Amino acid sequence: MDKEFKRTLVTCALPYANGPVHIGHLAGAYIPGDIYVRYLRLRGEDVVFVCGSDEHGVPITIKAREQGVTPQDIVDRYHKVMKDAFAGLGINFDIYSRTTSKVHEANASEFFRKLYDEGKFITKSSMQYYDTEAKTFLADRYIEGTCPKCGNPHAYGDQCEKCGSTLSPEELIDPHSRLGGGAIEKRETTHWYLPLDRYEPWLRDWILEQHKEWKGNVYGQCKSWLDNGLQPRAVSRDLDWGVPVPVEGAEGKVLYVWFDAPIGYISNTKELLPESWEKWWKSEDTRLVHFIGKDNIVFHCIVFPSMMKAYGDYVLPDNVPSNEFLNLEGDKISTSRNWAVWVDEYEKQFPGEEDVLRYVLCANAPETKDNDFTWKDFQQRNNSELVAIFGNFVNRAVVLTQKYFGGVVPENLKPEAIDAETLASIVPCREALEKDIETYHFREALKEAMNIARIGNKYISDAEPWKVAKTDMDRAASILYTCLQICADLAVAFEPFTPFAAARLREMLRVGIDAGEDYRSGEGAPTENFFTSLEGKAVHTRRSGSPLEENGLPVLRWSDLGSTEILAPGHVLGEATLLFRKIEDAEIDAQIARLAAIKAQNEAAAKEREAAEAAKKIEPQKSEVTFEDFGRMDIRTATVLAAERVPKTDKLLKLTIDTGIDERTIVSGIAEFYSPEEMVGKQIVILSNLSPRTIRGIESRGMILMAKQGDGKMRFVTPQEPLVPGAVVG
Ligand code: B3M
Ligand code: ZN
Repeated sequence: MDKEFKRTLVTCALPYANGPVHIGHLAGAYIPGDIYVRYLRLRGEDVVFVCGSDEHGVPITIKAREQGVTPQDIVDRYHKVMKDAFAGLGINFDIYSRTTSKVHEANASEFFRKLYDEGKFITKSSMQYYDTEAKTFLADRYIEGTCPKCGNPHAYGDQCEKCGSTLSPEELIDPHSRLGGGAIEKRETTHWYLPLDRYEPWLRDWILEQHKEWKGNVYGQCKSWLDNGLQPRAVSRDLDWGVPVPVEGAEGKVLYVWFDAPIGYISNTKELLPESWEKWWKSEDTRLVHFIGKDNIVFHCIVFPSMMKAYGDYVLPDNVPSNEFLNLEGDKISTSRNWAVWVDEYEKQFPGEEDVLRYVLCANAPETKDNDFTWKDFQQRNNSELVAIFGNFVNRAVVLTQKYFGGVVPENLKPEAIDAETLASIVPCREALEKDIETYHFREALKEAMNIARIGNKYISDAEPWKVAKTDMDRAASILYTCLQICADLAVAFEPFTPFAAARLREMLRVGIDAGEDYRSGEGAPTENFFTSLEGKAVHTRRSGSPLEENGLPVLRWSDLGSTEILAPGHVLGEATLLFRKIEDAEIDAQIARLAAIKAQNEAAAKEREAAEAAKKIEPQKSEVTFEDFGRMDIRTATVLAAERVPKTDKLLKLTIDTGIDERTIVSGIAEFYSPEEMVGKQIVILSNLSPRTIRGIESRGMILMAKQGDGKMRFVTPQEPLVPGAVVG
């Protein structure tokens, strides 16, 4: 790695605790973060991996209100769901805490207070919408109105979810409160602002000059923010959910969620390492890396660094690897439309298949552009890559060793050039893996790991030990000896990507792995050996004195990758088990059917909403008429005596009516709305002196008065109480 750092502090965006985690979150930040951390640990680096729930902010209060529970209930529920989902996928944060923790409240308050005391904020008064019934200022999200860009009548004061425009409450047409029917008015309120404009020259130099290596999407977004000029940003809100502003006279005000949330990274580290957290946050020797999704770039690259700069002694991020968005089956993932694969559900539906999701989301990660997750691709990658290449190779190597050599690594009795060449060809894979991971190109890195399995597969297929064994057991020994070295390579190379399979493979090979020093070493670390276990089996060992070494079992290290002999002859293997299982069509079809049902539901709901909106569309008033104009119309009541469909038409009914003055025929286009049977006996209102017209060969005398709403639905007009036929309207 270029710059010399002594330790690496890795954070993943703190997800909002207002819904479960979906594959978009995983692909965006959490899987790349976990791969990176696992890799660094394998290389023996000192790492702390920090995350937690983001439990403040208006969306949480809205969700609570919708469900009639408290915000605390909401965050308690989702904090647990998210924490379990991450753990289930082997995303091994050293701490997954929450921004409602005591440590965080104190820490965020202290952070604000220092900036406040040192005059780093400015205050500004502005007119904000206030709900006079609920007696509260309205956060932008709490204001609803019509989007000026697309006409969506349910746009929010910060954003229109239909067209994606960023809005301010002032831009909304007909703004109203989402809290109920209360009237709204503008009232003056005062808030604290971080004057980002003052940090602009420094940010320009720090990002645009010193961090040209940041990913194109990250650098590009920063440049465009900086080129557009930065504005002071409010760091407080009028809200009753959040960290209270720690200043006299600030009752009813809390820290803006995007002010307190990133401080949560620091708080959570403090909670984990109360004695030594400063070493991680306040030393130039720390490499700080934030893994985030693209919608968080400005906060992590511009706002938070400005906060840290304002505070003083904090370390700034060395990199902010951010992914683009993952779509699902061609559509944007959406929580409100339930268009997602939820991780907690996946874990129930595909127990033991955590690695498949990790693998697919990495292989298909939206690293440079938005990407699509499809269930067919998921199946295909599992069956033809994990099963057919990686799993198949390992299975053949271990099963044949059991069969011919009693499960013991054979002596390399009859080596040929191809054996050494094959093992040597793994060295460039390791080098590429290192370069790719260190530059945050995880898709490419995963391809390199899979290349090692491809190399093994090709080698064993070409060498055909099952045939050779019939005539030349010494040569078969060398072939399987070579294959087992490649298996050990795979156990190392796949540890960052598919840790469960890597652990199963190590069980088969009966080896441990050196996952680096415990981050707690050197600060009263527990004296016992540090184990992380997957499926209840110890799979990580510390560098020194590990029980596996004591038991005489080999311990794999990253540096073993590509070595000529990792497993020595005589080493006894464990049982052969399957690394991956084939995923059947039926399982995939069930997932596709589930999504199709959701899509159908969403479409029906959208149609209903559109119709309801259209129904409300009101025709503008027609031009004026005089009293005399109106007086010339003969409008009167009539009773339907008989009705029948006009043959060969969909819309027309032929009605025989009693007008009080005569019995006559009217042809009317109401068949879409009324059947002939239901018209008979009905009292209607007609324009009786309309000049007769012939419709489909039938003379129609007069017109039935109908009321028509915006969606086209029509109803005939009828007196409230029955009248005699012929009563004049006017
Ligand atoms: N909770 C946004 C998000 O989940 C936000 C991230 C905070 S990171 C400090 O996308
Ligand atoms: Zn819009």
